[in-house]
Amino acid sequence: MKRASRGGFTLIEVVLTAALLASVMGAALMVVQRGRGAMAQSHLHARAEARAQRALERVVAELRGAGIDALTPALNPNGHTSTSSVTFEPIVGVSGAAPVWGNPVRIALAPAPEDAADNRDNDADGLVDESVLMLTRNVGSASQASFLLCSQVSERAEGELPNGSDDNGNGLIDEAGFSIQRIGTMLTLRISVEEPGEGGTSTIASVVTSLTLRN
Ligand SMILES: [Ca+2]
Ligand SMILES: [Ca+2]
Ligand SMILES: [Ca+2]
Ligand SMILES: [Ca+2]
Repeated sequence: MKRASRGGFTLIEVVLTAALLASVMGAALMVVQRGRGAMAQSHLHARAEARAQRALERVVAELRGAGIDALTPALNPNGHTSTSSVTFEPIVGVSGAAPVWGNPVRIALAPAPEDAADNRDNDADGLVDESVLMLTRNVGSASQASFLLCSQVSERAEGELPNGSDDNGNGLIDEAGFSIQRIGTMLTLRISVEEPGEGGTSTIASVVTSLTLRN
């Protein structure tokens, strides 16, 4: 009797091959998805960083020319504290040898108007209790007007929790998402900006710059 020749595959071989193929394809898909996720994340980070950079450039341009001792609140020159709101009179010209001061300007971090500090994302932008950085001109006069310098600023600096200690190791305790620190006549400005991503995730980028003011 002739034995039937073995053409084709047994059922077990087919099942095993299919399972192997599925697991290889699954792994490949995961790699692709991870790659996409990382790309999206780095895109969001770059966007947040660009916005943070622009905001600090605006702040530096406004502060340049202000006197270090004419800032309100007065900042301790020892660098141990910071403020997230500062008011000052900008220099607008020179008369003889004397500077001419303009109307007061204020730069301040404030809660986003539509997102009160209640641990909930009231305005559904994907960020919880985010802040906004505002510029106000002619402070205290009838022509006072505010402008948005940067939206979606973190309530606290990147890596900082409201716990009475310096979690991110920059020498400041519980500093806000925008902060001004003074060391001598130098101001160090820091900002942390967030970009909401998919599925309730967000990316944060921080930028630091400094400028020296005259006495
Ligand atoms: Ca809220
Ligand atoms: Ca929000
Ligand atoms: Ca800190
Ligand atoms: Ca802290």
